[in-house]
Formats: sequence, structure tokens, C-alpha cells
Amino acid sequence: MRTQVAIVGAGPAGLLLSHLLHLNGIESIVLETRSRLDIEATIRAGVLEQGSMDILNDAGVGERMRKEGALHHGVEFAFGGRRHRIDLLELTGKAITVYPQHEVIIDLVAARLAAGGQILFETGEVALHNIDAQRDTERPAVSFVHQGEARRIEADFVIGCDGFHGVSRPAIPANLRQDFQRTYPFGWFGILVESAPSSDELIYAQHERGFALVSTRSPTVQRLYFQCDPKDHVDNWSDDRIWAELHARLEHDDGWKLNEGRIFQKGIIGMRSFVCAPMRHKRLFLAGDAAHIVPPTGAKGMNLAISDVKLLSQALERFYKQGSEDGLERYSDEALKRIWRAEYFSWWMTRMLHTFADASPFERQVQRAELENVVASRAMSTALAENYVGAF
Ligand code: RFL
Ligand code: PHB
Repeated sequence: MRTQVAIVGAGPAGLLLSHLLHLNGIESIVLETRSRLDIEATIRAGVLEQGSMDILNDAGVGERMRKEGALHHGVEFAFGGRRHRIDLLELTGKAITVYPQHEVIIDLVAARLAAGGQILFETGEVALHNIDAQRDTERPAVSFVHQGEARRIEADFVIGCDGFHGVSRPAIPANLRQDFQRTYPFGWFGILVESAPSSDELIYAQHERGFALVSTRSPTVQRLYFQCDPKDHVDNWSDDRIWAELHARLEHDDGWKLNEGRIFQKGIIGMRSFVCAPMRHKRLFLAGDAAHIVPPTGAKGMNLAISDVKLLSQALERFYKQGSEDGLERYSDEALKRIWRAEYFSWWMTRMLHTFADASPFERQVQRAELENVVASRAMSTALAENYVGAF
């Protein structure tokens, strides 16, 4: 098989890139190890920045998001027995939309297939070849097994959108890339609940028992998280124990109550910060989680995946329309500027909101003072709001 751009991975990065390229008359094939059913049902992110919404709208895949997504003009921080609202719209002129990642995936798959796009699901043994091929002599290629048959795609470029555990990043020789990383000594226990929303806006809660987050998925399904031991197991957490923990961390004496409901999904996620630089090796480019990971506290992961592929699609468009490699040369440096700011913000939110078991009493007081500062100072609230909505 032959195509212009071979894309490994059908997450938000791979699918959106394929669609943006298609809109510019550039051909691509997407390979995905999982089934369509599986990628369309995996629960992950929920928050889209205004800029991500604009990109999805401009790409013609925003119709359901505009109808079903929930626009949030503010966000709340709870600590010390009180809740404080940060007015995102007033401080930045922008807002966020809560629209689940798997719905974005459903919209993108539908758009690709309606336009005749090729997504090969359930591919196995995916391997990259000739990514350092000289132009005009050899072509990069991806080999894989699909429906029991060994196949190979030759392309001008290979784009690794295969997430943190994919095969693309390791294809860059270790001596030519630098991995920056930090793991955190806690994870998030996430649940999906059948109930009405407890709050009109997201609540990020700092509590001595640990962080908790109230988010939403729809008027009838809510998404809640609480800080836990990353090595803990969901079986250790009965529904009663989960509710007791969430009530303890989220409720104060101001009368606000967390709605309970049937818990129909439980999971524990680890937390890490990670950046691979550069995000390119010859004719292989990385985008999204394949190149970087943020802890979910800043709600940035899916947004970074979207901004990476927007930049990369523009660079590829310049290459195919004007024969210029300038955009491709600059891709990694340009993407990394935004990525490092999001890494900083996600690390900062994580540090400010979680309970660190080894923190000294002094460090705990300073952590609380930082939160007090953020909600009391318009300048600090604005800095947080700008980062949260992605206003840069
Ligand atoms: P993905 O979504 O991981 O997609 C990669 C795809 O590649 C496939 N794959 C392969 N395909 C072919 N060959 C191989 N060898 C392959 N290896 C892997 C995989 O099956 C998969 O389908 O990466 P992408 O596209 O870069 O998208 C990144 C986002 O998924 C991720 O950053 C976000 O989900 C992070 N995140 C959040 N981001 C936000 O912007 N806002 C949020 O509110 C938010 N909340 C979250 C999150 C992530 C979470 N988890 C579970 C880690 C909340 C959670 C709980
Ligand atoms: C979510 O709804 O899954 C979500 C929201 C905000 C975050 C992380 C996850 O910071």
C-alpha cells in the first residue's frame, strides 16, 4: 500500500490529523491496534479549551459538541472548608467546554469514514521502517498484520500518534532524544455515576485526606475523582467506602451536598509528567501522548494532542503545496513551547492541590497559602484562568 502520510494510532491526535490533512487534499491511512468499539467507548478526558473547540469546529466535526457539550464559564476551588469561584470568562474572555473524549472520537471516526478515509482497526505487530530514509531514494514504511495478513504501507512521512505506550517514540534512537520525566507518589481513583450534576461547574478540592474533583459527563452521568495510592486496587473500594471518602473531602458546613448514584465504572490512573524532545526524527513526527504526558489536574492532555496536530497539519500542507520544509523543521520547537507551558501548569496545579505524604508542616502551610493567594489575588486568578482556558 502507498499513501502520503501513514498515521499510527486512532486517538484524538491521529484521527484529527487524518481529517485535517484530508481537508487539505493530503492522503493518509490510520492504523489502530484496538477495535472501533473499544476506542469509541474508552472513558478519558472531559475538558476542551476554546482553542480546541475552534479547531474541531473549523474542521467541520463540531456539530454534536456544540449541541451536547456543556459550556462552563467558571471553575471552583474548595479548601479550608470554603469554595471559591474563578470566573474564567470575566478574567480571560474565554470558557471551557465539557465534552467527553470518546464523543470526540465518535465524531472524528464518523467524519473520516464518511469522507472515505481509511482507518485500519485491530492491526497487530505494527513496526516502523526506514524512518531515516533519504528523500527520493527510499520511503519510510509501516508493517503490520491486519485480518491475518502481513501488510506494509509506504509513505512520505510516518506520524506517531500512538500514545505513551506506542511503538513510535522508541523508534527514535535513544541517543538522539531526551526524555524529561517526573512521576507522582499518588494516582486518581475515577468513577462514573448515574446521577444529576452536583454542581454547575467543576470543583477542584484540596483536603488533608487528599485531592478530589467533581466533573461531569452529561445531565445524567457524573465523573468524580479522588487522590489515591497508585498501587491500590479498585476491589479494595466498595461503593460505600468511595462515597464516604468523597463526602469527607468535598462537603463542608455550607450546605452543599454531593449527589450519590449508581457507580457503574471504577478505575485507578497513575500520574506522570513526561516530555520527549525533539518530537521529530527525520521522517517520523510524534504528536500527542506519544511525545508528552501531563498529570490530568490541568485538563490539558487532549488539548495538547489537538494543538500538536493542528501545527503539524499546517506544516505538511506547506510541504505539499509549496514544497517548503520550513514548517516541518520548526514543528518540534514550536510545539514544545506550548507543551512546556502546559507541563508547567499541570505540575503546578498538581503540586498545589494534592496531599504529599512526606510534606513537612511548613510545606503544608505554604501550600495552603498559595491557594489563598490564587483566589484572593486577581492577578493570580487571572494567571490560573489564562492557563486553564489555554489563552495563549
Ligand atoms: P491516545 O488517546 O492514547 O491514542 C493513541 C492511540 O494509539 C493506539 N495505539 C496504536 N495503534 C497502532 N499501533 C500501535 N503500536 C499502537 N499503540 C497504541 C492506541 O490504542 C490509541 O487508540 O493518544 P492521543 O491521540 O495523543 O490523545 C491524548 C489524550 O488521549 C490524552 O492526553 C487525554 O485523555 C488526557 N486526559 C485529559 N486531557 C484533557 O485535555 N482534558 C481532560 O480533562 C483530561 N482528563 C485525561 C483525563 C486522561 C485520563 N487518563 C485515563 C489517562 C482524564 C483521565 C482519567
Ligand atoms: C474529566 O472530566 O475527566 C476531567 C476534568 C478536569 C480535569 C481532569 C479530568 O482536570
